[in-house]
Amino acid sequence: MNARLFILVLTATAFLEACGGGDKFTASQPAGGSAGAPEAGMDAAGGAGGSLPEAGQTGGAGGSSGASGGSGGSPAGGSSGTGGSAGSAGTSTGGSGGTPDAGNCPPCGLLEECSPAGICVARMVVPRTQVSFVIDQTEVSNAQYAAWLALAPSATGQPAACDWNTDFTPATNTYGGCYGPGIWPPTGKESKPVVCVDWCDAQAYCKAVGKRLCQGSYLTGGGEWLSSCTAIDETLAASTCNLKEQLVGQPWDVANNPTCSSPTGVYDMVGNVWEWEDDTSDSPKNDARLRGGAYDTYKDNGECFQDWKAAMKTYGTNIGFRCCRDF
Ligand SMILES: [Ca+2]
Ligand SMILES: [Ca+2]
Repeated sequence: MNARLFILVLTATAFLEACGGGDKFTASQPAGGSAGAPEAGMDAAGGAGGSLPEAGQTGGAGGSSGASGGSGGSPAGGSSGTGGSAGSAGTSTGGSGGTPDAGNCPPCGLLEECSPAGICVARMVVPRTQVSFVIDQTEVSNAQYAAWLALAPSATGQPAACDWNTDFTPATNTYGGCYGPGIWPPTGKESKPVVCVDWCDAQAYCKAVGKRLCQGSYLTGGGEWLSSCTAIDETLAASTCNLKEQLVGQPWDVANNPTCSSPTGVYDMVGNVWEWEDDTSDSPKNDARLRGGAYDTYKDNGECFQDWKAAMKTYGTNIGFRCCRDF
């Protein structure tokens, strides 16, 4: 090889290496997502693909079509700065990729999956390493709960402690503030967490979609919900989640703020709405435990440890839930 050819090879090699670095940019990097406004993302449903750092990862986990969907959302959002429209593209493909049984479900959102019942439900993740359960990434939304009610679920088969519960429809009366437009039906609030549900409603929903309420323990104070929550940086959560200091004054859409999440993408465990836990061992009072505080809860020193033992019949605009399942 003569000297000129040698220099030419060296130059070409350096050029290819430089280009190779550029090819490593993928949709799963948060850079593209952060270009999209969180609000726009959630309103468009698909926008979540552009605004949530986990969008590329969750789409990819669902299969090849999901991965390509995620890819579509982020680079466009990052380069053009139009996060909203980029997110829409990501959702239609990413959503179907993340749905294991898409044939029986309507198109599900990025943070949803298709349940055996044939309705879209919250996606689940392993909340931290080496645990034996998975947990919903989001609080159960109004749209998800409505899809279940549309199946006309039977009130039979509930635990004995729920004999009084003849209706799964969220309460609509003055107790707990459960009145006014949008409580039920939740017109215009489909992406917000379902509220005004009692413990028995929550338990029945989780069971119907092949899950269960997250386990807790009166004796130890720990359990699945708490251990998932404490994977969150609580200092960060207190400043970014929907607690009273944020002055939101009502629940926001599930996963509205990507920074209010654990490293594995479990959203709004701190604040937004209280979440029912499975433990009712405080019998005979039939109390159950709620976790994590809500939009009307003041910030505390240990957000995940905020709990409230309430009668199973309790409901309010600040009470919702999420589900868990054995891994
Ligand atoms: Ca009920
Ligand atoms: Ca919550």
